[in-house]
Amino acid sequence: SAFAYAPAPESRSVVDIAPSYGLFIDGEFTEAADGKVFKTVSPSTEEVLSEVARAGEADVDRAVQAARRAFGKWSALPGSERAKYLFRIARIIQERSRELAVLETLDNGKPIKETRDADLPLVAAHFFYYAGWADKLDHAGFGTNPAPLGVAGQVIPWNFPLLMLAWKIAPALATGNTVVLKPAETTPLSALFFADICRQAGLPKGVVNILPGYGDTGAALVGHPDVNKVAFTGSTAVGRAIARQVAGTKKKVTLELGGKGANIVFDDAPIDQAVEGVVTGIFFNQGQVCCAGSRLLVQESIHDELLDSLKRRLSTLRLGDPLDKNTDIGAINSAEQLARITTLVERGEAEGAERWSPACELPSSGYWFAPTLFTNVTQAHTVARDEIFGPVLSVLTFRTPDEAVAKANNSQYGLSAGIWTEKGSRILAVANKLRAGVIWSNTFNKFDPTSPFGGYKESGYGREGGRHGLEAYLDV
Ligand code: TXE
Repeated sequence: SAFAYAPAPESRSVVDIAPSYGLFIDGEFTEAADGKVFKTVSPSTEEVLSEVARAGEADVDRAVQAARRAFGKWSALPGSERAKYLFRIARIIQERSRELAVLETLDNGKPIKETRDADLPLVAAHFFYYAGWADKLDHAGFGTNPAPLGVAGQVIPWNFPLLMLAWKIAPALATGNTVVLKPAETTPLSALFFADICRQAGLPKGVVNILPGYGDTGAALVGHPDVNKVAFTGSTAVGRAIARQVAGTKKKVTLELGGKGANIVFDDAPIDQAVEGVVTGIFFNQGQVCCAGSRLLVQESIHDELLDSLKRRLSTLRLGDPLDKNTDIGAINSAEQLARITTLVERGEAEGAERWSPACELPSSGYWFAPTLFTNVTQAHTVARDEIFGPVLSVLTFRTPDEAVAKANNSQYGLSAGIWTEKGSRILAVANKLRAGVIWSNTFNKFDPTSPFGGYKESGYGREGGRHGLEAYLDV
């Protein structure tokens, strides 16, 4: 059966998780002013991992003032000096990557295979990449001596806790800004470990501040009058609220929001390779990926063959203990997210789409959802339009390249797309017509710190990564 494999779990004891954590303000861990705390649980077992201080308005103010005080000296350092700190942070992340991978897997629920081989290497790469820019800003094409903005208020989600932190903090520090970052309420631990890494690297106090908390903490940070730049990754609804909140202020803002990526498979694509790409596209991180390929657009002539092959492949995916090195599908991050996925999938069935999952036993505790396919899907179906943010793939068909493009673009979102074909000319022709921030061909969910990432349409605005990622933190 799909579950008969030799368990080789990564050891929990690799990482020391303290029973409680404070906020990280001005280089020190400290309690919240009002003494509030919240618990963070492991989504695969529902075990409480730790109790974490919950930042309120007074703490936000304290952290922003600390970042403001630190800004003068930090921004005045030669870029080569800031680079040294970033290189040091990158190296410590590499040295501690096993601890961090286990911690991230425990707090998030994603397979250790992913945290070990994707999240952590990308996190370190991001710091190395932006460390390299810190002394070259005059050559970035933004004019001589472009100025940092000041204090960056950053709010991140739970799907790639440490990677989203890296995407936000590395370019901010490289360009001379200081930071107050709020991790998501379900995944605060890796950000607090990162705070410790900042201390280990000798980063001057106040340059990075970490404030665990819920949406109210995020709103207080975004609304603080002494924050100059807001960077957000999360839901489109909260992104809209933030855009409203900062409208008419001096603050600059970048938003990275939802998606409904189309993975387009033409009839000349090598089927096995395309199936792997489709699986990676939607089942990586249980589909909790903003740029997931959640819509499969398959050319009608190969629909049956591709679906047969896809179903066979899904039957081999191993769902279970995220610390097991053989696990492909881990836990859903929270009970709330599981409820959202369940509601949308039930709506898909009610609207007449055909639901299929491989035989799959779900663990009795924790938050789990089996890999799921929807066929007989039309563009009007909710499962073809709304972001599900779970391991759920909606399959649609097309006959011509123009029809594929029209269907792929028929979305409020525009974050990602994939094209599977042997014809290079077709890749270029189709890619030029797709309205999406990132387009992969004959691969999917590949990330690289040198490439700008971000959305068209309701997927947000601004870019993270690459030279463009610097622009979000500079007055040009
Ligand atoms: O997101 P929220 P949720 C999508 C995905 C998912 C849905 C809901 O479709 O099903 O959003 O997820 C903070 N002011 N994505 O509820 O609420 C919050 O504390 C400031 C796509 O988890 O947007 C957390 O730190 N901050 C996505 C962060 O915003 C606020 C990743 C994200 O939480 C706030 C996550 C407020 N008013 C979800 N309210 C992606 N683009 O990758 C909440 N927050």
